[in-house]
Amino acid sequence: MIENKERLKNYINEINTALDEYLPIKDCREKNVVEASRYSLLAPGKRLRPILLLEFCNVCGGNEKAAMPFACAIEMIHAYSLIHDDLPCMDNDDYRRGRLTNHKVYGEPMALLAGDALLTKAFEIMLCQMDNSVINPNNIIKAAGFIASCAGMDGMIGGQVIDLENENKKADKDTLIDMHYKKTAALIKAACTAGSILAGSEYNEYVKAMQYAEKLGLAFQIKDDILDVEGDSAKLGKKTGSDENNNKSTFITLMGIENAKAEAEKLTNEAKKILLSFEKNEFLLYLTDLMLNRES
Ligand code: GRG
Repeated sequence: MIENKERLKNYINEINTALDEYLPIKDCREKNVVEASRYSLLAPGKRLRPILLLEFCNVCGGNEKAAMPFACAIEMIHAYSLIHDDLPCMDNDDYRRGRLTNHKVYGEPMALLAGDALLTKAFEIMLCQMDNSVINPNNIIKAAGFIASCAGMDGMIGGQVIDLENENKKADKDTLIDMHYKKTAALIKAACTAGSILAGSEYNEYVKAMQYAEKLGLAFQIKDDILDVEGDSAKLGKKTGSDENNNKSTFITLMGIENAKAEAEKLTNEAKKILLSFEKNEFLLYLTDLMLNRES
């Protein structure tokens, strides 16, 4: 059995190689949008969502190599959301993943287009897998549809809208939970569930992936809020204090930092409990703890 640390490193390397191949450098008139997209996509991130997709495919008995295009697609959707989230009309951030944000390098119009291009490329890659000889075409459509619903107005975009509309307000706990489930947990849920669907799981199996992801996703966002207050900006690769500067409601403004930490730990333990129903759960248990204890 490969050590968990080694397995994580292998996943990250394989995902980075595949991302590079799915978005190759091109010498054409529109090469600037390719370069801007690659700039953010290939920047060093944790690759949490593609890893979850591949690992859920694996623990549900699927062929994780065949699921790689979907893992890349979900990272493209994530990268697009980060580019747009950093724009001056959103959080107006200067740094992300240890680099200047996309619009700071390529300008706002190109950053907007790079985000759009990544989102569209993600669906192109997924739907071009219809002749993938390993995965059942019905499951390809089902996984892509599920990812679309999690990324769109009922998921990530919806969460961003709730976030925007609650700036300069004190959001209550229900609003905050709804916002975090949609803004952050939805794409994590998309990754875990799509992995399970691609492995051929039926609803009663992939519903466990969904339940796990909702707990992990909420804990992940609370930890993100904690790091924004007490993290190290050099390790995070971006400035801290962004939530306070943008007058955002977070679990910390709602319940204080100690209670927020306790809440993230409680959700992590609940997520790990759900994993006990999977046979090959060792790496996922490790990853779940790693996300709670992360420094970036
Ligand atoms: C259409 C203009 C326009 C904007 C939409 C889609 C969107 C803006 C925002 C999405 C919401 C968003 C970015 C939520 C943040 C979720 C989050 C905690 C991101 C950080 O994820 P990590 O820590 O990052 O996994 P790395 O860099 O490690 O991949």
